[in-house]
Amino acid sequence: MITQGAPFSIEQFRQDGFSGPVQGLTLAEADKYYRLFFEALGMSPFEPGAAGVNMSAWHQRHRWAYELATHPAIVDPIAQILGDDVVLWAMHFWYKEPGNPKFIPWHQDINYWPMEPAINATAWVTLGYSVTENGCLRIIPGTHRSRTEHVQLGDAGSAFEQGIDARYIDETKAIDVEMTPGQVVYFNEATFHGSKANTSAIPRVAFSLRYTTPEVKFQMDDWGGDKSRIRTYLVRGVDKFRRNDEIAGTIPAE
Ligand SMILES: O=C(O)CCC(=O)C(=O)O
Repeated sequence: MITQGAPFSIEQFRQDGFSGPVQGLTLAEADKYYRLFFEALGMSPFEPGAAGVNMSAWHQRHRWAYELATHPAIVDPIAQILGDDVVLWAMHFWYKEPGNPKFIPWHQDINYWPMEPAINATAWVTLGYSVTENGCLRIIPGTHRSRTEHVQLGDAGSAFEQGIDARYIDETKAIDVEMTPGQVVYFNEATFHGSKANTSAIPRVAFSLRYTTPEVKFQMDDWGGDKSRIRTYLVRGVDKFRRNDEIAGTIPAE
């Protein structure tokens, strides 16, 4: 069900492992960034196709994406979760074009991330409509307190090879987080989440922002894939630890 954004609740976040949807961006901002997203892809929002490009770390390449990743209305709840010192370390567009058949399996992000200690807060932001029909984000409340190892899924329909074994998933507790443009949902590094295929003609244009605290050390030798997608930007407060200076990010000029 689509709801009006409610204020961020740190109590809900601690109890359920998520809070939202929160109206983080105004409709005018969501509209502006929605257009910029398709412009960067070189596509019309009315005739969108498969992205066919790397969807990670656009905040390192596009100034508008950096502005989004550091938008005060998005970061304010993150500071309630993490405290005064906040480090932005990744951004990924989770774009599903109309009819994209892949689903994102139930998973816990921390299983992919070599960081010590394991502290992360994610802001999942939608620029357009994100509803059941186009494969909105799904969350299982209360799953954020412990870690469940991932297994090989062996499912060609899955966007990831690994995820949580079906026997640990209680679908009756899953929530479809339906959201309108500019809304944000916050969740932590262990909250079970995933999404179904986009069976509609509506593109799902959403992205995740990952934040942590300066004490966390990224163990870069253990990261798979393109390591350059991981860059640290101090977006609030001070960094008195300086543990990740070798992966400090640069703000794009334009
Ligand atoms: O957008 C989705 O469907 C999945 C998002 C996700 O896995 C994440 O933000 O960690």
